[in-house]
Amino acid sequence: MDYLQQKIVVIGAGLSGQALVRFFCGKGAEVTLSDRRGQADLPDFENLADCKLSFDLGGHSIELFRQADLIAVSPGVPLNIEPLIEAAKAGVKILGEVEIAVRELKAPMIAITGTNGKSTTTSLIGEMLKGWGKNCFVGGNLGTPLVSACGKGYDSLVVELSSFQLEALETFSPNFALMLNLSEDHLDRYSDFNSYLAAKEAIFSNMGAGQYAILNENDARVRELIVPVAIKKIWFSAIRLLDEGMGRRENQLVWRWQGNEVRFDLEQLKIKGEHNIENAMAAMIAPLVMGMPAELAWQRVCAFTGLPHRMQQVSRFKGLTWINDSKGTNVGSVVKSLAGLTAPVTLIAGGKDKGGDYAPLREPLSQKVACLVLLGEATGRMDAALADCCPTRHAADMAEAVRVAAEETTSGGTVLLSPACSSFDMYTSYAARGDDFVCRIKDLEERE
Ligand code: UMA
Ligand code: ADP
Repeated sequence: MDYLQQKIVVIGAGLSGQALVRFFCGKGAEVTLSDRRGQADLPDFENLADCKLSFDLGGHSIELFRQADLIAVSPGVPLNIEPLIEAAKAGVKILGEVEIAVRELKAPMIAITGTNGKSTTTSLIGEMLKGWGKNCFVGGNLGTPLVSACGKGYDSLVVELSSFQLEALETFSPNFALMLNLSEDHLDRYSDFNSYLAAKEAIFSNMGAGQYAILNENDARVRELIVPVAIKKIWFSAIRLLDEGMGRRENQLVWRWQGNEVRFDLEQLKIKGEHNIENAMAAMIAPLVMGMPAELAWQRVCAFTGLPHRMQQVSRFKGLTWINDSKGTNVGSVVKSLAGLTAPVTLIAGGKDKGGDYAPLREPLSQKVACLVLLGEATGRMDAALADCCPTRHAADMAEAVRVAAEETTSGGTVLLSPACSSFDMYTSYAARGDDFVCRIKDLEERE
């Protein structure tokens, strides 16, 4: 694409915005970086010192937006804010960061979405392709903006995509699209669950013949998705054998494809829990279809020990098992995390409420949770929805939550941080929240 001397507004000065600035400046565009936050609340942009750019900070200037040739939007910026609505009315083109990137990137792409398991599955596929000698990009919502892959000569792209990143697309059309599962999330951004599902479904919009949708047969909402008929569907099922695709018989995965059958022994898998079996199944399919030797593929999957902040055992303080699952940022993921544990569990939850329904937690809380410790902005809503399921305590911060958990959990029990909420009420990221949890356990350990 030719962006020379084009007036480009990049909105959002986070990771995506900074990568977009670098990309457009490299193309000789006239770039303005716009953020609702003021200079004092933003980094110094020293990393962009070699880029010629202007700033529009402390709010978005509607006039600037109206006069742009193109507005490039960071994923965390909703498309329905007034300046973007006004710019659209004025006929200005508005594209998401992912769309900008795919207009440049020609390497085959495996795109991973769904409500939970995206980062784990993306990392698994990345590990497999690297082990097969590919020079692959592994990123997207996982942490490295896709646009930063442009011009780097990758031979394949493994990209985690959130629903936000699936908005403002026009030509995006991956070779493989994985839909892992669908449950409520991000209802603080979408008007209802259907709008969230529609954003996810957009992954298939421009795909067609010769491309593949990799789909979870055990998820009713995934089965109901509208996938264009020309796309080849490949299913996976963690509960039955399939005539074609990735099925399961007891402790073996069974891959049936083009008349051949290969079996994989689940006992070798290091990442634990039923949900991780699904992630491993989903991850295997695209590399196998691409021709990766089956034995090597399974070897790479089994070498993977998991990502930090996902069901990570971080301490044995006081004879308890302390688990950091700070990435458990929605109700569906906490249900899965609790399913893999035995009672008694003390659950530390709460954070920035996303407007969803906490009711699916009621049964697992009643069965496994001896104490629920709530913190953050969501405390009131979670308390109202869940407090009659198990004894509940409130904590002002993570230090208090950890102290209360240490008091309330009986010997041999588990303390699980799995918040069912995002972290942005108290932290800059889920990782900062998980690190704080670990730090507070250490503090208490040292004091006692
Ligand atoms: N901003 C505005 N105007 C607005 C809203 C926000 O200017 O109306 C500004 C904020 O002040 C801030 C900037 O936008 O300065 C932040 O942009 P961003 O939220 O898009 O954050 P990035 O740093 O660019 O990170 C994004 C993803 N963040 C979100 O989708 C919220 C990161 O996913 C991703 O790793 C990164 O791009 C690289 O691709 C994080 C995330 O929380 C991990 N994702 C959600 C999730 O996993 O649940 C979807
Ligand atoms: P995402 O990137 O979609 O947030 P992660 O791989 O980071 O997913 O996992 C986040 C949390 O979601 C994990 O800690 C676990 O509790 C839960 N989880 C992971 N995989 C699945 C899955 N396939 N189905 C449901 N929940 C899952």
